[in-house]
Amino acid sequence: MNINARIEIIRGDITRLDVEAIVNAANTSLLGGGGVDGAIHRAAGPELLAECRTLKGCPTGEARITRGYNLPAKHVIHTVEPVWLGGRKNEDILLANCYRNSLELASRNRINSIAFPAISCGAYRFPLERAIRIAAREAQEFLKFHDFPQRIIFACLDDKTYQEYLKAI
Ligand code: AR6
Repeated sequence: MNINARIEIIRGDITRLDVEAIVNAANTSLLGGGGVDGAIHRAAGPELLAECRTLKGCPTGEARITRGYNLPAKHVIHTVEPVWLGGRKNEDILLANCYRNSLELASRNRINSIAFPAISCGAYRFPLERAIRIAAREAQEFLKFHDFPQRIIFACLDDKTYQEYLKAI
């Protein structure tokens, strides 16, 4: 089967998606923040923060799974992405690790569908085209060798991001 047939690119708010897991672009505290992180915590409700507190943070590049509470998604996979610092601080590798570790968690939990926001592309200022190329490559590589997740969805809040995914995939 064509790998790209298991990848979807959509416009819209990730917190509204009826998928099994959504990925959160979190920070090392896992205690919430702005951007997509804030939106996910608002939509999930305070129980999400309570579960996140028990995790005691997460290093950059790694991922942790929680329940989704009031979200349509059953799970949230929280990953801690790199801040863009010019490209010489392992940003590419750390961002790739975020995708790989999130997908690894989804695979181990036999999650059917997982949606990603454009992680690192907001407050953390990763160059958009470069980040999307990494996201696309990691998704395609992972799907080649894994049955789960069956579907990967890239959720884009703005048209520019949407167009970059269309180019990359
Ligand atoms: N649905 C889909 N995408 C969204 C949504 C949404 N509801 N909201 C924002 N985006 P950002 P980062 C897009 O800044 O750069 C937080 O404070 C947004 O347009 O959320 O990884 C964390 O706690 C952009 O394309 O995450 C960290 O401290 C992308 O999501 C820090 O920000 C990521 O933007 C993480 O920064």
